[in-house]
Amino acid sequence: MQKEYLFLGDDSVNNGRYMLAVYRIIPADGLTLEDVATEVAAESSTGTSIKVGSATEFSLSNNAKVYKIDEEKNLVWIAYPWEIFDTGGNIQNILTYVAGNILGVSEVKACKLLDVHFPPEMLVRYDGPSYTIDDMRAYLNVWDSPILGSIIKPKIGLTPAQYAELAYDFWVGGGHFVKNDEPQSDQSFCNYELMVKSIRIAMDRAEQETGHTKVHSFNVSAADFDTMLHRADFVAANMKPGSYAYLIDGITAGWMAVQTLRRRYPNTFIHFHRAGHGAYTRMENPIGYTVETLTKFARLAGASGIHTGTAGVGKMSGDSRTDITAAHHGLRLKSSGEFFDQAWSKISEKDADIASMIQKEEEKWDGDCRGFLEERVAKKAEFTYKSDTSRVILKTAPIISGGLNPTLLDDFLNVMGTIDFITTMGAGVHSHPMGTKAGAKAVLQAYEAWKKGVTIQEYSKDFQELAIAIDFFEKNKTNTHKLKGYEQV
Ligand code: CAP
Ligand code: MG
Ligand code: MG
Repeated sequence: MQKEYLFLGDDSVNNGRYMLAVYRIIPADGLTLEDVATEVAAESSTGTSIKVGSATEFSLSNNAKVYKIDEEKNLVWIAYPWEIFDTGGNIQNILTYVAGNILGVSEVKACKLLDVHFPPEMLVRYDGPSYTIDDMRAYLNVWDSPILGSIIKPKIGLTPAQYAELAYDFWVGGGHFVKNDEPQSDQSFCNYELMVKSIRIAMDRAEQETGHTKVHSFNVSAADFDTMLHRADFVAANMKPGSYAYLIDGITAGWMAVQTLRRRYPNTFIHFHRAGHGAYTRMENPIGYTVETLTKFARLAGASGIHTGTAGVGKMSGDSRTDITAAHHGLRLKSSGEFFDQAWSKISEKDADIASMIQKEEEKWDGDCRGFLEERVAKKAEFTYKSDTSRVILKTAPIISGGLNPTLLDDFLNVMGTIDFITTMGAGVHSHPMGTKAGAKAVLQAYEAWKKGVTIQEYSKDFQELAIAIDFFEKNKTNTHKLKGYEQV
């Protein structure tokens, strides 16, 4: 027990000087939860495994505080004075505290960061998103549907020409957005710069034929920052402004990569792919952090969008409670989680602008967001100005992907409760029996059916691409669509 970290019932933790965190902790055999809670608080703030004589009055004032414990549910609330964090708005620094050594100490059998709360005073220090899905909507002129996207499959192994041809097919089929898959980089059989140039040619052709602008998200993850920046600059030099996003493998490339892109390219959509997050976030994992927590830190870091999961509808583990909550943490000006409510701006809710935006957000939450989103883009300049003094954290769009196909879109839309997200389908588009272009058409037709309030079966009577998709995906249910639930260890 390190009693210098035990402050049960201390209400001063709500004075705006503390980031609040709640963990699920199971102590190692023979230890009490209270003992281990103080060990976790020590190790994740100022201390170590034994009290040291070198502590000073000032260092002790920076101790994290265990301020609440629920023995029955193994929950521990810890308050961190956010002045101990790097003054440079640094996310990797926070995670090194709250998801660092404590995940490895032997006193815990389980230690999972379930949720965090950032006081408005802390928000000012962090970048938050700059270029958002609202800006992408304005570029694409897509206001009354999710941004409908695809990942080119096979995941890797195509030449630049073959890759670009599939992107062209998806775009002329009506799709808005294509992304590199998370491992795509500079492969010997798919030179990066040739891929970029091929995409530009394919995009110009598709825009010419459809009369609609298109977007491609380029994976700029690399071995080092110089190469990442070179790839980002090469994309910028070869693509039209607004027609590209930067995809970063945020877990394997790291938070410094995410924040470097946000700070170097404030006018570009920063697309946080979270491959590898399962090691922290799977619900059956006793050690790690949740998708809600990951999404909150991604928004603080300034990701324009992050994958938030398919709420049990697609192939990845995760359920509606966690994935939908995560999505709302990305999108809303005020979001509610299982443990904390989070206001995402320091501008007081008494501020007429914020209050009216929150109100409109509630009203406009689904269906055609046109007016609301256009106003929000217009107000963005005003918010950005205000954000210099009272940081409005603009929204981080949920990117919904993983085992989705046209026959699952309505399920997801109904559980999500808004159209304000990007969805990307890989197998769901490229496995269509009639090919990628038909796969894209089937996605749009499935959305139109949902919007009209009719079943896809009904709607497919007039649209063969959807009809064939329904037949195909019914016959080709993947294993993951049969697996449900999880065992909490
Ligand atoms: C989806 C995907 C995405 C996953 C990531 C894949 O492809 O490209 O990386 O969605 O998961 O490689 O699996 P499919 P999440 O559409 O073919 O499944 O979005 O949960 O982070
Ligand atoms: Mg980490
Ligand atoms: Mg992928």
